[in-house]
Amino acid sequence: MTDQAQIKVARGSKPYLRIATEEGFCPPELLTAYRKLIEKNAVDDPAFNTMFRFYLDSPSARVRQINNGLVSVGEFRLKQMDDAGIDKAILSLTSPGVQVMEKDDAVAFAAYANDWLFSEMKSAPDRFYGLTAIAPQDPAAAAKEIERGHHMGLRGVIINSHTKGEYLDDKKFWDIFAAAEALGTPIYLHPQTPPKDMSRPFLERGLDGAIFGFAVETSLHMLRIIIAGVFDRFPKLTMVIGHLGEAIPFWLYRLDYMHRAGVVSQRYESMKPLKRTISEYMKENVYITNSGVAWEPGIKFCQQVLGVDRVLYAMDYPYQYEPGEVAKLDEMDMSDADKKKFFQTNAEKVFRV
Ligand code: 1DF
Ligand code: MN
Repeated sequence: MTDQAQIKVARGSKPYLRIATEEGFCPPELLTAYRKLIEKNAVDDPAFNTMFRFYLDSPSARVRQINNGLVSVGEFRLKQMDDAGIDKAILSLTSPGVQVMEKDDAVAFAAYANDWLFSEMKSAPDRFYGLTAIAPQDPAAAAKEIERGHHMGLRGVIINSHTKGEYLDDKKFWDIFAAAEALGTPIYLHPQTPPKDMSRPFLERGLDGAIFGFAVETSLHMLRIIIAGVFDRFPKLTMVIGHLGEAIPFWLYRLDYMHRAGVVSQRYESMKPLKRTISEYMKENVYITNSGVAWEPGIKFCQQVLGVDRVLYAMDYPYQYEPGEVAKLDEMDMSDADKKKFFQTNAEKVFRV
């Protein structure tokens, strides 16, 4: 948790670039906004309140590293990227972004965050790339912001999973998918803590965050999107999920079997026939990254199940800054060609780097 941070990895030491694709940032004002929301008790979300009471005030070295990293799209971050051998980073507004805010505040802050990112990225335009933050609270405004971000040169859209307990499979959000599909820009569905109705049993044992609750919440969200028929309606839409697909690859056999069983027996009004199987959408519309999972067997399993073209490298900076993990991934027993896809060319293709 820090021993590894002593390890350094040189850029240019391998026949591939290292492009990290799920790297968090925020303008300092986001943390100020969260402090105000918590002080006013304005967010009806116990997991959010618990998490940011911790992140805003903990004196721990880990939290200091995270907060310094989040607000830097410049020198501090570049130094850490250099020390970990990271050539390029795709930056996204940290979770939960604006998705806990009231609608108008959320729309305004998303635009502010995109402008801030765009301006800060100029410190190293060949190292930094970014995703467009949006406020799903206002789907029409979100669709417009996706276009604005795209025309600014941002390379995709970041959505930090649920918005006040609502999920994107609800048709009221589909303007967001329409905009992303029309522009050919990917949507990264990043985790968030489980919403109010779901969080109690996670919080009781400290399992709400990146340790587990994130993956449960985000895999659920991805499956809701698939099962609602979003990719039948938007067949060219591309989405990206982290943490080795939030465990969905491991579940695919069972998901396909039980989805088919549910459809054939007409068990649910909400589970209608789809054009393809869940695995097929995962192979044709979804890319995954290994954010936070520097684990050779898991990465290879996902490559085997989804294809080597669909698994991308991510560090999950600043939450998991471990240069030693990069060194370990360099040493995976994998062909140079596949390693280059993993670290470099898949990201170049998906995010137009
Ligand atoms: C954590 C990790 C928190 C990630 C995050 O958002 C987050 C954490 C507040 O470890 O508590 O985005 N992450 O992306 O790994
Ligand atoms: Mn992350």
